[in-house]
Amino acid sequence: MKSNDYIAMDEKYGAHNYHPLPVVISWAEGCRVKDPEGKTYYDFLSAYSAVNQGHRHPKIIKAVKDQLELCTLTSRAFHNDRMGPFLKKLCEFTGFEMALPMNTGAEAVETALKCARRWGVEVKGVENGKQEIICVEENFHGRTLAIISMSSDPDAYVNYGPYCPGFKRVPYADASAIEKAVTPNTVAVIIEPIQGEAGVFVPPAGYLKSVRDICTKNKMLFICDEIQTGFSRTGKRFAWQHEEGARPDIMCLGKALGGGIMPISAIVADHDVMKVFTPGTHGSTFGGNPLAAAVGMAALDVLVDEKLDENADRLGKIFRDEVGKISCPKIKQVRGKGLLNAVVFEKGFEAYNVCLSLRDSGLLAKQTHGNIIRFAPPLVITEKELREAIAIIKSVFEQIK
Ligand code: IF1
Repeated sequence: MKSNDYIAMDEKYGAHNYHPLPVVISWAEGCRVKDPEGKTYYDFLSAYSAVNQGHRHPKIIKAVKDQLELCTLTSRAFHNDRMGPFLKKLCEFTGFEMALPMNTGAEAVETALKCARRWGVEVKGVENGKQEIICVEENFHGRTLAIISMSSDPDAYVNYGPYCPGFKRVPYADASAIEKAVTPNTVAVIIEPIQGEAGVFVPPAGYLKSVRDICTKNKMLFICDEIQTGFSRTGKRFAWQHEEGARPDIMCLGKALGGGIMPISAIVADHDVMKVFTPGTHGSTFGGNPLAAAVGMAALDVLVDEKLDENADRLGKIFRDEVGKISCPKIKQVRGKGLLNAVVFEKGFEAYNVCLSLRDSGLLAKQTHGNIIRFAPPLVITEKELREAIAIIKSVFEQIK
């Protein structure tokens, strides 16, 4: 079968809840992918940052194969010999005392919200049912009913009511708006340290520290959704670490924790917060399974061993410098941190067509909000590969009239 046949099959048998770029991927390695016709592309989406370690990293593949020979699934009714070592490694990597493993990013966010509500009653003393959580405009935290109840994007929430109560939404990048929204029943604030879906929106310096301070002052939990920004993507292990004194109480983790192999997510927090979970109060059939634990450990090892945070930091600067120099009248801004970057075109510009041209020239990227293209290659990309990719981007952008 050819690419068009696969696309037609997706259209016929798959729900139409996506509008993918017309390209089919049938092979992948490192920062490159191939279609069934054998054409090679640079992957500048990395499955929305789930492939930070590169496609099919040999150390992670080996971990999978080794674990497949031993044991893959136990449920949490029994212990397994992989979860403890995995969670220990995750705690050491993140600098938090405890972790709770789940599968998808949305589940990690749900876990954090549940944790905060329970903490609000049991530690802060809020009456059950009265807990409030502050979220921000243009957030993206996932697709479940509670999470879309926080969303300001009609595509995400329209006609899915009734919505989950208990959320208050304020503008992003405005700490005073959070302060004004606080009531005695507010138990937490949830934000992305850099907004991904909003178009890689980097808040002004000082914002995260201010949010931290407001949470401390008002006895609220600071929940940082690092699902997309975490695991070295922005040039540090976690994006909040770009700011001194901004440590959250709960981090939501996902995507790259699975090393590009399988869905693995978690929240991490200190004991004081995590203690609100007691047997039977939360869980998941697959969370912490031995295969995922083996993959997660290898995924973390690769980030550390290959210093992917430093690579992302260094190459990100080259990317923004070089792409910033491209002469194209429609470009308004090149922004981002590390290897999470976006090119913003003028309002009303149709970036989808640019993505098609990039595809034809051998580079895959996806637009968001019509006029923004996100560029986020696997963090294992070399400077030589990055410069080759930039040359492709330049040749396409210079054609834009
Ligand atoms: C889709 C966006 C990225 C996330 C943050 C939680 C989740 C995500 C900060 C949920 C997921 C994904 C999901 C994917 C597209 C993608 C995305 F464009 F929608 F916003 F990455 F930028 N928190 N982000 O970014 O994680 O449950 O999906 O594992 O198609 O919905 P999940």
